[in-house]
Amino acid sequence: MKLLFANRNYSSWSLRPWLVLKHFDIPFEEELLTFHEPNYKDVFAVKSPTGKVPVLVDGELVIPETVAIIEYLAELFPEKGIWPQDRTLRAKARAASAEMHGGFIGLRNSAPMNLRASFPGRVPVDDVADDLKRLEALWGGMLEQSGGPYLCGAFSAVDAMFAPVATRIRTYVLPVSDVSAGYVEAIYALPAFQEWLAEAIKEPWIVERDEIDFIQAQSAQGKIQ
Ligand SMILES: N[C@@H](CCC(=O)N[C@@H](CS)C(=O)NCC(=O)O)C(=O)O
Repeated sequence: MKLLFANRNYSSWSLRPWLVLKHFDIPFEEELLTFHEPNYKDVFAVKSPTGKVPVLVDGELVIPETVAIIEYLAELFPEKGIWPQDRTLRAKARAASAEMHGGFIGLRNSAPMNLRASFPGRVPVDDVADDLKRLEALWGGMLEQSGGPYLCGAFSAVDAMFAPVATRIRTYVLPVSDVSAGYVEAIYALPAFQEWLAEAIKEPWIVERDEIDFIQAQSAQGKIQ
């Protein structure tokens, strides 16, 4: 089984299934498809049916799309507890994951994942206020119910889905409650996350279009909403 993924510093979707594979100790090979070169789309198009990563390749099977990859892994390894065992918790975890996949657009657009960076105060709080409010309610409710330190108690797929969000809170020092700050800490404390982070920090490549300066300049010109 092989996971194709992109630059660790920037590729938030890549991080999610990689964390699941690594944390749950599933053997896999890695293939890094870097997206800082001008022709990266040509390379991605050959390797990925969607032209995007992550992609999981298992024999003849090629799975693009993060959620489908995680579901496939959960089916292959039911004993690993990739989703919570408890059906109610599992339903909540899946709902939160689906909400993450389709939502939090303000946060995703205004505060791109950039693991090696620290930009306190660079993201106007108004741009992300609604998403932060929703995160507080969602994370707060799940952590209260489970007792933490992860959303459903032990680390599960829903935490992999939210890990890149946690990094945005840290990179841009976004204002959150102590409970949410504690959750961000828990994500950073995860050994699998630390491993990804250590590699991300070593990457030499700058992807201009994923840097906050570029994104804010585009936004000022009305090119990004
Ligand atoms: N819906 C996809 C999104 C994947 C995605 O947007 N991946 C980004 C990297 S984080 C990508 O491949 N971007 C390359 C491009 O859009 O040209 C998923 O859930 O896996």
